[in-house]
Amino acid sequence: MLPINAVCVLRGLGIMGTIFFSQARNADGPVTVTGTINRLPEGLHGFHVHEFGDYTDGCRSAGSHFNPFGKTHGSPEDENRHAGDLGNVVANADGVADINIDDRMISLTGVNSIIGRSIVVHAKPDDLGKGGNEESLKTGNAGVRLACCVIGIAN
Ligand SMILES: [Cu+2]
Ligand SMILES: [Zn+2]
Repeated sequence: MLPINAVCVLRGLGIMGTIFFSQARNADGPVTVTGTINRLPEGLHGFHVHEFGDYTDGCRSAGSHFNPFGKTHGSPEDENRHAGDLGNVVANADGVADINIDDRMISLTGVNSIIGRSIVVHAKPDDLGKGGNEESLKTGNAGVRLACCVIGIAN
């Protein structure tokens, strides 16, 4: 059976990127997230699935990190994490971040599908819940939202 494929086209503050998602249709296997983001400031940037695919007020209306299981913020490797916690992407000196993530907490099917929700790329590194303050367990202190996109069914 063909996999389920989704795509998200990032635009914001000069940033451009395309993120692809793929998951086998007949298994609860991982979602593979690939793609490239261009024109990011060099370094780490928090990279999350946020709960709403709603940009009526820009990336702000994308809501909080997607968290269907009522967990606190963490790293992709943690058991206790928001489903949307995909960690950081790393931009090189040319501003290019190549993305290649396999994640078992997000899905493209079922009631907790991420299709119709959004990807947000942040200004600062995600401290992965280890920042030692209250905000770290909510947002990872990743700062403002540089760019966002709605995850849609791919052509
Ligand atoms: Cu975020
Ligand atoms: Zn989170």
